[in-house]
Amino acid sequence: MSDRFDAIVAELAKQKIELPSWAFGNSGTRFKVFGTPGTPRSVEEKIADAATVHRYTGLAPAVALHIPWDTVDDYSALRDYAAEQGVALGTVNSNTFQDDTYKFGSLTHSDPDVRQQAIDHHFRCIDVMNATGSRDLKIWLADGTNYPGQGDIRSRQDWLHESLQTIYDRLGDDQRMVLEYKFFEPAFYHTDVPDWGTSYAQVSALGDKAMVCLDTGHHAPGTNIEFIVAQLLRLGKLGSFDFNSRFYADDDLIVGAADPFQLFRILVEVVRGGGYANPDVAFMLDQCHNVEDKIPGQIRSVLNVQEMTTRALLLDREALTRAQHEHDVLGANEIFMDAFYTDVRGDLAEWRESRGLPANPMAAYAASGHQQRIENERVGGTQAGWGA
Ligand code: LRH
Ligand code: MN
Ligand code: MN
Repeated sequence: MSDRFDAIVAELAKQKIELPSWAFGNSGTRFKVFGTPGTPRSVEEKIADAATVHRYTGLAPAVALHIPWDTVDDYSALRDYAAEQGVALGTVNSNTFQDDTYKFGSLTHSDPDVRQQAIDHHFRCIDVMNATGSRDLKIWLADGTNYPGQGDIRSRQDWLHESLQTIYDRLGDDQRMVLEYKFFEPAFYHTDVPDWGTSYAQVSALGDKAMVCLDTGHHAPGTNIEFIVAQLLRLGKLGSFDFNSRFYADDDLIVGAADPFQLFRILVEVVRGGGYANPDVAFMLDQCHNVEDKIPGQIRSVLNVQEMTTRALLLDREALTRAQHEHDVLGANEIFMDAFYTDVRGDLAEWRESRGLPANPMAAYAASGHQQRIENERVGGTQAGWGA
């Protein structure tokens, strides 16, 4: 291992990435949901698959739930089951986007009865968190309108505040709320939480336990996401990431697949702003594997995050700061690009082996026969949730 790599291994060992339970279910576009052999038939099997990813990588000790997709009778028992598998239950994601009642909004709906129904769903999510020991409640809202004039944008912000405040007040001392923004879809004209500024304004009005969730796929093309990361860290309000990658819209592709350089730039700002290995900033994936196998899809994803984190940690910060102060434009850029172009795969493979992990988790999983085994055992796996 190189000396430079040696200097950052202690930091690397701290990396934790939470997996989304829904990444293991079948998912698709509005055109088709393909069934993938070996897909879990139950919440327990999704957790077992997440635990498999952790066994091969050492990177994914927690799995996030989505309610109601991951509904079970006994969440304490589910917590124990997860622990037996070697993972913890993490963020609880609420879902108020599939019921007919929410056609015109949920927490932002003009009818107080509908808002209350959506608030009650979040109360149930907090009950789940109490049983699972989860810290974070993640709220992503599909709320918005399709046509100018359809709804009163201003009132909806006020209703949103009231609804969020009611949910916030129910959180325990050690619990948090993270509010995720997305610039469009399924609403096409306006979305009630479209951007980091709106999320920041809403969570700031609530208090310290409310933070912003940044989903990397939820921005307009060309958005400088690392700037948003820097700003939110500076403000102390970056609560979590939903990592994925996109070519066009909310593609939910494997993180680092579409634009590894963007992932690197984001991670550089995370490290710079003290957000790395900081419990206040949860690293999570939010992905769907529509045409590829799901367990290796998740293994690839966490490895991509690890690889770009390694490169970000290798950035020569002192030299960069010096070059920046000297206004050495090209020198500073070269230092930055040097870190990005560093091939860390060999060092990472050696380091994994030194920790009892497979040098190449993708190859080890492929050779293990696990995929064939679950394909034979599991017949009739379920969808992630959509259309289920
Ligand atoms: C919708 C979405 C959002 C949530 C996830 C469950 O855009 O992808 O990012 O986190 O569904
Ligand atoms: Mn997301
Ligand atoms: Mn999304």
